[in-house]
Amino acid sequence: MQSLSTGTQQRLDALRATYLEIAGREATGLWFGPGRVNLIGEHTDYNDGFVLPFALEKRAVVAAGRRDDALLVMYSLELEERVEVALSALEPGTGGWSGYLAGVIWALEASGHEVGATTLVLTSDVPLGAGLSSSAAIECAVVAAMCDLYELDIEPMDRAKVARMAENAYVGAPTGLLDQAASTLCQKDFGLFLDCRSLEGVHVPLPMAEQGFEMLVLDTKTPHSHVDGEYGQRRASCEQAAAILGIPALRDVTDLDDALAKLDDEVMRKRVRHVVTENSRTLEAYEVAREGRLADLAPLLDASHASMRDDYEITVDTVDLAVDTAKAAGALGARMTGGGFGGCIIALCHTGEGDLIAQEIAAAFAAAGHHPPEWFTATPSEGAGRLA
Ligand code: GAF
Repeated sequence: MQSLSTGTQQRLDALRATYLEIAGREATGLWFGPGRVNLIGEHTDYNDGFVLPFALEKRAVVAAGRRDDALLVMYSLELEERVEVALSALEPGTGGWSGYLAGVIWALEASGHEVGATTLVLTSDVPLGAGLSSSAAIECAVVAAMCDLYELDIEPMDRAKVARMAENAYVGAPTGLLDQAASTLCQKDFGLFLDCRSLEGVHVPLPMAEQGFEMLVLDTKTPHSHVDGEYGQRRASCEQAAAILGIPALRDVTDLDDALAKLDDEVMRKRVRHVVTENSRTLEAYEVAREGRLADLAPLLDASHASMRDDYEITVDTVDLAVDTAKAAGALGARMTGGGFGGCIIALCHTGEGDLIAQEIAAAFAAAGHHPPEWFTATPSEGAGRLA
């Protein structure tokens, strides 16, 4: 069980009260799935590469309980919207917020797990479409709830896979495993170094406060979406390059220059260069973190951003402005985090400086006529589970 701040407690009280109204009985419990930031390792997961995320204190929370009929009843506290569907009528391809909940029930059934009629009432403070995994947070909260409600013995990595199946096959977003693995497996005060091929994960300490650092997360408020074509195009380009190179995935490139020489298409060469160098940076970041040299993450964050901007071409003006301004204002290192085309940046700052740096970015945004950004400092937090 968790201790809760007052603000959170009010939100959870509202969640319970709404559940009671909708289901006509108390919720059996509350389950949560956190959002995440990816410290480094962007667009490497679907290339069988390496990632290093940590979970956020911002979470999706579901109040859940079994029902006596054959329905899945879902309600969003923020949207004040109810969706209900017969369990027998769950159909992949159903969009909208409820797809992230219904998709999990569908994925559990499709993976051979027996689940029944359920009420799920959702609240979330993970910013939507900001690259902080708001969808995985929901999916992983629902997986945790269903496992407890229906006594399903599913180990953590398999829970993440079920959540990813909901995202890929039900919602229709062709993502990798990064977000769901982070939301399920992360631990408080640790990052998760994950080999996306072997699925071996190592929890690596991130004692930022102890070393005099904090991690600013700034939402540029430029929304992104994975159901869009750009993410799928990047993925397809990587798969084509691997096929031309005759390797299972870009993870298997051992000699970058040699690989680049075998590819005719300049755009494809740039995509490959990003993935291969990002994998190296992520491995290096893991070593740096393991050795407790957190300041040495900074140049890796900077190089990662440059690679996403110039080679993978997934940053946008607001994101680049935020990163450049953060650096000019004193951040040690900064990069976009998440799928790209908007969303959040992270900036490694000296303790107490994150807010000032964010204010400088806000001023630069105002001067450029951009929507005001929002920000917070992130603490590595724990993965999905039961809240109450
Ligand atoms: C999104 C996807 F969901 C992840 O699987 C990952 O590919 C990420 O973009 C980019 O690193 O968050």
